[in-house]
Amino acid sequence: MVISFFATNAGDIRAIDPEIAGLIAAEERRQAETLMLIPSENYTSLAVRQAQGSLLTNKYAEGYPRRRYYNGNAVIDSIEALCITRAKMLFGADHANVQPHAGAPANLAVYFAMLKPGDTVLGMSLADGGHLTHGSPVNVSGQLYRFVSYGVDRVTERIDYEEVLRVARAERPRLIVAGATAYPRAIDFGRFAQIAHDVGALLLVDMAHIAGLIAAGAHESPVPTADVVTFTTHKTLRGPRGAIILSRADHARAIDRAVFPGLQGGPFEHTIAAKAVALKEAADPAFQEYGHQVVANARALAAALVSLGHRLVSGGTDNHLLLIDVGAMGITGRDGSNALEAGGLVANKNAIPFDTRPPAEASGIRLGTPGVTTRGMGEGEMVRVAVWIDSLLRDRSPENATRVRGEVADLARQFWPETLGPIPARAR
Ligand code: DSN
Repeated sequence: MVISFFATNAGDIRAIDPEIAGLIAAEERRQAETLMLIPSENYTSLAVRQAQGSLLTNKYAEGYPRRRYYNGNAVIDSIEALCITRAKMLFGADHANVQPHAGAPANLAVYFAMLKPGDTVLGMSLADGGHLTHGSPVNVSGQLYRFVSYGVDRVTERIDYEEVLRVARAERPRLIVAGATAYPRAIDFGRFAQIAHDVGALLLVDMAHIAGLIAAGAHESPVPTADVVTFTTHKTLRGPRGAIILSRADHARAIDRAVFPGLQGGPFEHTIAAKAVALKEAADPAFQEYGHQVVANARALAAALVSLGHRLVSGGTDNHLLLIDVGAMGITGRDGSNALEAGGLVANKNAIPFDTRPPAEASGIRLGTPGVTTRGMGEGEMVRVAVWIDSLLRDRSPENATRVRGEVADLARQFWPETLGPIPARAR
């Protein structure tokens, strides 16, 4: 007699693997009772998670819609085609490749499509807010290609476009990479396009952090002016963990070939379905309000922190994130972010421009408002968050952390919109 594994266990993770089920429940409670202030994180809707957790994960689909190496892909083709159409429509792009598993392979695919090993590329330095995949020497991008970098001005802590132009003219890069992970100011993509045009370079914009703001009309879009645009889908865009590459029509074939078969094998069609759901949600007028509220909340948080005596990199923010210079108060970013976590506020330590501390300590804390805005919070709650941050940084005692953690959990439990699904139960 054949006994079905699923029949004997009723298919439920709580019966099959209580250990993992218990850990998932613990993480659900952590998410419900703390505030997510990491600017690259967000809370996905129940609909996104239903697509991501579906049995689409069972299917191999190497290739592209109607050009697959496996049979049985009629439904999968419709899903991927819908995702492509939605990505193109939302951002006004000629072409979309929705298969990249994450931001790093998306950027690598673009380099693979457009460069030869050893080519010169100009990107923002990691120390000034760029990304590992923009040429850091510890990343494959910095080892395969000859990256040179631009940064921010020492006084304004903003990108100095004259300096970008000067470096570009001196280095004659084949590709310029614009985009950042820790830059609190609007990026002038039109200016980057002019610079690329001036020196005959291609322009890649990595808009991972601000894709949701761009979809909402809360930041200038790079799509009309860049050759290629990459973004992750799980940050301000509020989708599943993954990435998308947009490009002009003339780069489409090279990009597609670089993703598959160049870099990846079978696409994650369950994730592609979840990306499609997120793109549909982002096309809803309510998402425009969301994107503008993310920025309004970041500005309110920044203003409240400044009024409490904190120094912010560049003095404030135009987007979804800000950087507090806690080195100015005599503590490291590591100690500061640990103090915030003890009080239920989850952020990350981050280098600030011209930092003298090593990255594992850093002098900054990076804060973002995409998550708390998804929870439904507004400027009033941001003032409360700033007061908690100030208190946790100045009084790092266990007693203060316990007091703040209780207040944070009470507020956090009041903000759990029904689009996220049922709020996780309290611990017994
Ligand atoms: N390093 C991630 C962040 O900004 O948090 C992006 O890859």
